[in-house]
Amino acid sequence: MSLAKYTVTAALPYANGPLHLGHVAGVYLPADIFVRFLRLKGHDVAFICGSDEHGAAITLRAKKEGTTPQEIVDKYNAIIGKSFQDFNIGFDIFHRTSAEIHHQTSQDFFKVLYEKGKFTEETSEQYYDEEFQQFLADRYITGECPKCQNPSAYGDQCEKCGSALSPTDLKNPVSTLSGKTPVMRQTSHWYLPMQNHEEWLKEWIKDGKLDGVQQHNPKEWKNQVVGQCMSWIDGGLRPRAMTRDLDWGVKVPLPNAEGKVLYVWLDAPIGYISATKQWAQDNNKNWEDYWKGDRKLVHFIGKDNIVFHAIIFPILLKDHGDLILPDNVPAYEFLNLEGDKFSTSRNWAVWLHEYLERYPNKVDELKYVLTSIAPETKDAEFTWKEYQTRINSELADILGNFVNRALVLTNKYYEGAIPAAGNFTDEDQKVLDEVKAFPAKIESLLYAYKLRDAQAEAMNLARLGNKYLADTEPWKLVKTDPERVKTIMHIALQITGNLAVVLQPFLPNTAEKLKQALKLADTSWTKAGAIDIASVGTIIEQPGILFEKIDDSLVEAEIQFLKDAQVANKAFEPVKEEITFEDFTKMDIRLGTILEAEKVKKADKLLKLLVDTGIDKRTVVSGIAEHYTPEEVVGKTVQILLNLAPRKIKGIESQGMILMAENEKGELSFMAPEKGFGAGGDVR
Ligand code: B3M
Ligand code: ZN
Repeated sequence: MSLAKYTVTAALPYANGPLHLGHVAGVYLPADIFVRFLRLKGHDVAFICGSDEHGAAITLRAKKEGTTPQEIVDKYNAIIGKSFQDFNIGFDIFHRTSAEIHHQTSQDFFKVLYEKGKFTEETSEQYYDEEFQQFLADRYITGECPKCQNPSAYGDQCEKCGSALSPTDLKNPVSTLSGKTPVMRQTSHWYLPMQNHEEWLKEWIKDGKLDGVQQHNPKEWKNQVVGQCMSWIDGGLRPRAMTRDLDWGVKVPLPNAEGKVLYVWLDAPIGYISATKQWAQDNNKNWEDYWKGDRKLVHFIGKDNIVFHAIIFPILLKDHGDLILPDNVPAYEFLNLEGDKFSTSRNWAVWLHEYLERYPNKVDELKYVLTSIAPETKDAEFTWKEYQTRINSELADILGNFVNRALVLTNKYYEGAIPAAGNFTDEDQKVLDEVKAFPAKIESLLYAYKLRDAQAEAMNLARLGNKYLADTEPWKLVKTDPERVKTIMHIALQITGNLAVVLQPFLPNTAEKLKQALKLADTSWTKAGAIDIASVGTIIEQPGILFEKIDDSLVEAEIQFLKDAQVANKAFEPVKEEITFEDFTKMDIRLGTILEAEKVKKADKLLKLLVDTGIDKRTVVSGIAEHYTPEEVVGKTVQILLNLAPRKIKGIESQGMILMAENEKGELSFMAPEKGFGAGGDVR
């Protein structure tokens, strides 16, 4: 039976910042492992990625840094692309969506759907920032999520609960450009009537069928992906604007669309297609072979991208009419760091390019650790202590120790020549049978996207080798029964040869070292399980110590580095946009005394306060619960912004804001007045 063909994509990282380990563990490393395995098996695979260069986040960053979106994306396309190269991620192409071929591909795609009448044109009221004279969509507007009350949801998505949103869904919307409450203004856009697709989507997601014809096996999809899709569909899909009033992006290819571009989540997944086109052009291939016909399309993504890859993009692909739909969307959960979420804005992250600058020779070590803790079905945690433990007690003490013994003893006893085996004992035969059985176990886990378990299984082969040598003790036996030792070392070298095959998806650099040490001609997957992979008489080479142990000092230095990065990031907050004296006088800041305080249920950061303002007593919700207990704040006289528009936070109406100072360590302080100043005093 011929092997399935694959097109594997990895989520296009936004080109407005570097990659951190959370991105790597949850998207790019699993995708790379899967593709390496497919290639080893001999599948026809295209591995596609690139940088996502449109969207509000990039233009906001450009505004903040006083530069242009093109300069931002050029900078980060280069940094991210180099990080992938240095981390040995084997894309066939790492492309970019600001490229001309992408604009053309996206416009052609849009025109096909437009001419088929797949969009509806609607004029509606949209949020508009009068100061910046710009409509507000996606990340240009934030507000409270209607589903989970996250106060900082975006206009297109809530990153906390993953809900797909529209700006008008947000409560207490605020423009991220001016910080002001936006007004409504009329504009027209082309909408995708997603509600018309609910029926076929339900059958496709739940049963893997289209019009009754089996497309994929839904049992191979992760429960959380199916669950999230079904909850959106059951909640009722709604029309979604596929264009935006922006100047940065793919221009809408219609005559009456001046000043409008494609929604970034329309053009970005088309980036997979345009990247394939570029790669096909560069390699004398036909891009359509990778997006049409009998081929498995697999999207590796983080869980916050599920709706775009398992609902919206499939609708677009189906509407286009001749393109394949995903065979699987193995979305990963989130990786956290040292007890907190990765955060670009707070610089709480281990940046991949910085790790690689500091540890250029520890690529496989990081790959091993991230795969060992991968957030495959639930959020996971990276700590530098676990990094040290996994490398020292697994990579070094099990894999490194076994390989070192097998090669060093062969050198010592036979001047490096792989010895022939004598008769196998029952114990030998049992070990050899186990060696033969490993590939099938690893293979079925890899095809099922259970990469963490697959790597653990590959490590069990090294455990088997370690135990075999510990049980047979050739270093003792060599004096009394040298013939027996030849058989033992022969088997140990066959195990080493098998490790050179099965480790390739996970630890490609290490596998290559073993392949070279044993001078193996063929390490394709067909050789996995072969008990004659290491040829008798070959003179092996010594690869040296495979894994240096990690010292406590590295762990301490990295944790300190993280903390210092908090300080550095705090100190360099650029001065905000200039305001006039009139702007300042609009704020009504007074002194208030905190009469009562209590923690807000299910909200670690929030305190509910009752404040005497001198003119009234009002409730204010304040994000200080991680810095102060309720008891500590009662009786304090504080500064309070009185005329801030009331906001519902966790269901509590907050009428104002307590003003706090924050130092470079992220510690907070009230700005209390001197003695004799009480509630009602004016601050100006
Ligand atoms: N850039 C979102 C993200 O980086 C987006 C992925 C696009 S994949 C087509 O999470
Ligand atoms: Zn939410």
